[in-house]
Amino acid sequence: MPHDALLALQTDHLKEIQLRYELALAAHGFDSLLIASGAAPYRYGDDQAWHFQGYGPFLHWTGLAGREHCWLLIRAGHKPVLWLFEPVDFWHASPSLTEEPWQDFIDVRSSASPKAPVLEHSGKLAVIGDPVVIEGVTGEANPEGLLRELDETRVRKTQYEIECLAQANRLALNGHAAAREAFLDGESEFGINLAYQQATGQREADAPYPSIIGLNEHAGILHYQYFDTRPRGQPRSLLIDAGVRFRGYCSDITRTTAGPYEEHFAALIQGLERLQLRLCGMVAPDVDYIDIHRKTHQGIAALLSATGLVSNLDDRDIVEQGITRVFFPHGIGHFLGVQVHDVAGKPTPPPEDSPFLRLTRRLEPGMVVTIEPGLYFIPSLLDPLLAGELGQYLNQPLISRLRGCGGIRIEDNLVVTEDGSRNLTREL
Ligand SMILES: [Mn+2]
Repeated sequence: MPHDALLALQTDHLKEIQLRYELALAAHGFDSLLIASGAAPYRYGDDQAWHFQGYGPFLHWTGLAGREHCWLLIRAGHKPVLWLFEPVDFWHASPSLTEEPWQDFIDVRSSASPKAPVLEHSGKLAVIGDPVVIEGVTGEANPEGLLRELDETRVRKTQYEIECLAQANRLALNGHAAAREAFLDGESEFGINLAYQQATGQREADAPYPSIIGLNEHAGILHYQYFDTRPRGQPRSLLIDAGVRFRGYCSDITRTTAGPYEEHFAALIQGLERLQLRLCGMVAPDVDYIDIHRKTHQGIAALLSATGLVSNLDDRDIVEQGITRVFFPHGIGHFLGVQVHDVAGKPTPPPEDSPFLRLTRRLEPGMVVTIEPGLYFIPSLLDPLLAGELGQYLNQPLISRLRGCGGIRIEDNLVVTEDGSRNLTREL
């Protein structure tokens, strides 16, 4: 989408969320709302702060993920006011904002102080943000009911938000292509990460979440958090789960690649990808997201049978005996927005057999979700299964061979449309 068209959509976005926020404030008896962007805390016993990424509601309005100590005032019938923290400081940069149409909608004022603005005529005021930052600020701090309703304003994305998420996908896909190349060239996890950052033009700390880049058995560690600097002699597999933040909005994409001599593992990736595409095909209005999660387990069971990993057990039993949960222990996905696991996904708790499912709602147009089935060889889950009664149904020699490949996850980002879905990750 051309830049000007995106900026025009942003004005519509702001009008829409002004309306949503006014309704939420009225419903909870507030006249105005002060949002704190937040500030990074210092590491304990140290003079170094953690890397900062701003508070969700602040990003919902401004997209400014890296700006600390800013304050935004929302009032019914008034222009929002943004106090942009611009200290006189010879230690740090104070980048000025690029001129854009949203600054006609929001009154932007420079502030040399990190403190909350002194407000007049704000009526009954709610103040939301990190409790440490808003401590002592006049107004009701983080009112529970209002917070929940504000989360709800982020569930159905505006057209602007969808286009930002689409762009975050495009940028991340450049990184994924570069990462794959680096893997096939024999790079280490560290080297693959550098290739990803180079191609996306985004430093690691500014990404929506720490990239997960696992070679071989590391691909089976769901949130593997290190980058090994040693190239692996014979790389067997790469799992990379990495996104980009664009104007505040996140992508969250996972791809798995088999090494050159891994026919079994490559076939398993193909099978999981076919399943993933079928699951993406289920995304549509009125579909219960929990059903997509359940279908995933049925699909994993069928794949375990078809590839000979499990035999002499019908697919229904493979699910009911808990075997699929050993291979696929997490949820099928979550909401996506200015936070990678966006808010308001669980108005009701997940089913007992799926405690890690982050989204339990019926889908509606405008929702943006991930679809991310996985199939892993995780020793701490697999070994008790193999040693137990059900071990007889599992192909232990094949599992032994595949263990060193770690696992597979394939993840796309989809928007629910009026009559189905738009896959932001695969539309290019
Ligand atoms: Mn995800």
